[in-house]
Amino acid sequence: MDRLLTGLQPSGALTIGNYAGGISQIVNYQKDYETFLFVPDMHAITVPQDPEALHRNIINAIAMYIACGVDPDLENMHIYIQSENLYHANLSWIFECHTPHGDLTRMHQFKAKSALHETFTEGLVTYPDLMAADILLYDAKYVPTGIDQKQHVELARNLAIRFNNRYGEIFRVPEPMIPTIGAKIRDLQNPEQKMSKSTTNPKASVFLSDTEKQIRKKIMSAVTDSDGVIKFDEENKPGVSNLLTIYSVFSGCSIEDAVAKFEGGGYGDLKKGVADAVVEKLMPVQEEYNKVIESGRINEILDEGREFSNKIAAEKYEQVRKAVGFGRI
Ligand code: AQP
Repeated sequence: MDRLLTGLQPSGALTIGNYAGGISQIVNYQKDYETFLFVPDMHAITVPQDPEALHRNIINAIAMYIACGVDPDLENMHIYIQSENLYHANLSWIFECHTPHGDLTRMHQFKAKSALHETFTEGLVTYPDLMAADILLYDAKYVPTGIDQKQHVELARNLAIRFNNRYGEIFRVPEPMIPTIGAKIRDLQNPEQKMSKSTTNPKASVFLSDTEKQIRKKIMSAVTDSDGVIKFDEENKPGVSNLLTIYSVFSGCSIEDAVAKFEGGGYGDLKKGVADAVVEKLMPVQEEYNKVIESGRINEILDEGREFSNKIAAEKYEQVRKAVGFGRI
């Protein structure tokens, strides 16, 4: 079975963007691939985190994956925490020593996140090397991701190719798996930007854990435009196109069907339709989430994932260690 691998940072509560770009793809393909699904807590600390909140977000993320439909009982499903596998950091260091600095500082995410702070950590610069290690340790064929992480997967591909050329065939060259609908869910208040879990605007992102009232309020106050026409045009009508996309992701219909359903009506009806679709999907997910938390199964799932991921990663790391000349012959 080919391998699928993805992770969602526990840098806050998960958003409907994280669902569209990451979780929903895992749920759709989990029976077809051996799946490595991890919580990248080491990535989260590239910007400051409160330790207590980080612990909580890690467990909440796992519970949310499962509540959204990830099946931890599948034999080919491995769920684990990045920091519980030391090979990720070890391989990341080796990659840092094989990546030109300029390749890291030209990443879109680095530019956007470093611009938000007066100073930034070296971890924010080298984040893509750690992400490359996350992927390449497991010979993943596909990396389900939103459009924002595509550039990082490309860096991992380039590293794998360069490494293989220099040291021999060690890594599988991965490919990003980008959904056709929902690869970039936009910020509800500033549709030029993508929706993010770490936003500081309380109306910008819908979280998977939001109450029905919060979801409706945020979607009803989404920024649109003034021409009053419902059509899908991401460049000229990003707000309206975003609402149509969210409707499509959460109702399961195509963008064309979403346009056909709402065209000719007002933006108020469109927003209400979108809010209904999101609420209808997320309310049962939240019930399931509470059950997962109460089940007390998360530790057992993570123990299994830690053991399995360490076994696979150890084998790959041993190949790399020898190839670069570390230690004794
Ligand atoms: N707005 C989005 N639309 C579609 N997909 C998205 N993803 C993130 N935002 C959107 C996808 O979700 C997965 C997990 O992302 P991540 O948590 O590893 O990091 P991120 O991309 O930096 O996500 P956030 O929500 O913006 O987190 P913060 O605010 O901490 O930076 C990835 O597949 C990502 O593409």
